[in-house]
Amino acid sequence: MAATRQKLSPFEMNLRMLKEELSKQDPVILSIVVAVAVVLLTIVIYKLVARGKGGRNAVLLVGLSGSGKTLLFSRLLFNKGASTFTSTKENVGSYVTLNKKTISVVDIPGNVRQRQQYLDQYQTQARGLVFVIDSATFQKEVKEVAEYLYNILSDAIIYKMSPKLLVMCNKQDITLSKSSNVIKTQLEKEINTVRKTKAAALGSTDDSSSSSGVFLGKKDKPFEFAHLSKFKVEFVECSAKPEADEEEPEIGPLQEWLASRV
Ligand SMILES: Nc1nc2c(ncn2[C@@H]2O[C@H](COP(=O)(O)OP(=O)(O)OP(=O)(O)O)[C@@H](O)[C@H]2O)c(=O)[nH]1
Ligand SMILES: [Mg+2]
Repeated sequence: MAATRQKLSPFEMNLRMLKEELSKQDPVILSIVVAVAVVLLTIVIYKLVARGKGGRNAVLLVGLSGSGKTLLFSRLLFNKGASTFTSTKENVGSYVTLNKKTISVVDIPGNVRQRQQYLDQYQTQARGLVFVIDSATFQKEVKEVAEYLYNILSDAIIYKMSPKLLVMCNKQDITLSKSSNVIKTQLEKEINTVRKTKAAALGSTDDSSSSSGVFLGKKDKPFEFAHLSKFKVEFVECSAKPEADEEEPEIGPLQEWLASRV
């Protein structure tokens, strides 16, 4: 027996000792083994989940046409303000965040005929969504803005993946632009109306208020962003164009969000 033990590696020795102890059914040893197994399993699951998230490495810029997505994209990636035209295709680029993570940023055209096609193409890669709003024209576009945001959030795939959401109230350099607080409150009211309209259109008395079966917010309460348990929503104000008397545009909140939240 001693001769065989000498040939065994330390690992095999330990394993053999463990087997012997287990065969004695010592409760202390048993509980240690169970604890170690649980810890190992947790590490494996954590790594698998982290790897899954690693596959989702994009932040999508979405919002109505003219809200400023392409200008933001160009500020963020090239640090300059190119003149932009209504986009007909997406822009994709690599961006290094303030804390040195590399993510991919996708600028999705806002025009109604194309945006769904590009959303379908990129949504499974989305770790974050930046919903850009033109704060100067918000008042007259509120219905359209609310409907687009509602459609994005109630999309079954996006809802399941629950990316982080930043609502950027852009064009704050324009004098009569609405503040993020006003925009948030009005959007909540309008999304509440969209939610009711969709439920009525479906004629459903069941739980869902959208064709995807996703219900946004709490059933018995008016819609509030704070009720969205699946999405972490933040509102910020910014300006992709510098104010007349300033050199730099104000996109700091976006850069910080990309570094610390995504
Ligand atoms: N004053 C001001 N103008 C801005 C700001 N951001 C964008 N713009 C202007 O708004 C117009 C539309 O901006 P784009 O970036 O092309 O808008 P977009 O969201 O990409 O629009 P689509 O490509 O049609 O979806 C351009 O003339 C921009 O220069 C801003 O913060 N302030
Ligand atoms: Mg564009």
